[in-house]
Amino acid sequence: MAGRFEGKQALVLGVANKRSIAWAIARRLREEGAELAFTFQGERIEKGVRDLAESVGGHVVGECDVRSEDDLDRVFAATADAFGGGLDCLVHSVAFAAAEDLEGRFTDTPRDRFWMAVDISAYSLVAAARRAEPLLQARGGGSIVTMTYLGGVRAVPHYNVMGVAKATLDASVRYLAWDLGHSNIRVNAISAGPVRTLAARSIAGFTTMEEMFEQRAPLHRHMDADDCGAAAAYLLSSDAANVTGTTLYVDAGYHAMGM
Ligand code: NAD
Ligand code: 0WE
Repeated sequence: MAGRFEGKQALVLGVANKRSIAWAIARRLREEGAELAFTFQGERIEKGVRDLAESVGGHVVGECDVRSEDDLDRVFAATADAFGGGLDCLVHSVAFAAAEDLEGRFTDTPRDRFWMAVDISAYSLVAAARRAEPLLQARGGGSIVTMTYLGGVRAVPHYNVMGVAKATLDASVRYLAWDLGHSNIRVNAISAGPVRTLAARSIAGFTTMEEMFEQRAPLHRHMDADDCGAAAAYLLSSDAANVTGTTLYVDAGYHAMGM
């Protein structure tokens, strides 16, 4: 497939390793011609992200813990430097809750870890979009995509505080779409079914959930990170020029079922 992103520049937040959904999105954008920039969280994954970035001729614009206003300021300044003051696409694929809060009862979530999950998984989109806005405006508009999950709309056992964070993220997509629409910037979410990534593998009962998913989804099959890559490329491209403020389900139809 040639060229939807020829001459376009994209910043990708949320690559941890080659299984990351963010990486599948980046690869697809690259295949279609985009120039890429990446951030990484923590020295532990720096080398891995640098190697992946290098394999697609991308820039690494620095370390970014999304809880840090300074980190965000620094990586958006570095992105402006690398990309000549503009940006076409922003990919946000970041989430975190304490492991212990994805096990027991939601009712027991302490205040500090509730806000941490919302801070990292939802407020970070707002903080990133605010900094991306002038860069996207410099190109006459652009597109932002984030990753969400059905657990923000319905109660999925054990997803717990992450579900509350995703509900916050989903609402943030709609309010950002309204604000940034004035600048021809679109904001959308992809709601993916279970994908075996670093964030998913450590979850107790993930295999059982995959089995249930395969039985109940209309298409009776798993999805993978590349499905998210294809959906993100659509939402980030001019093919979706009049699509904003919405959630695209990439889940083999699972969300449509009542049983
Ligand atoms: P992943 O572990 O590869 O990606 C999560 C990323 O979040 C990592 O790169 C990690 O470094 C980053 N991150 C966590 N805390 C951070 C912080 N404080 N600052 C900066 N970065 C931070 O896992 P993934 O499954 O690719 O997750 C990506 C997104 O997709 C998440 O928003 C997740 O909720 C969403 N999602 C995943 C699935 C699934 O089943 N894997 C399904 C639907 C949605
Ligand atoms: O958004 C997610 C997972 C995000 C995530 C994963 C972890 C594991 C490691 C956030 N924080 C952490 N913290 C850790 O310490 N998904 C959509 C995948 C997922 O996670 C679940 C799911 C599904 C699906 C947790 C419980 C139930 C279902």
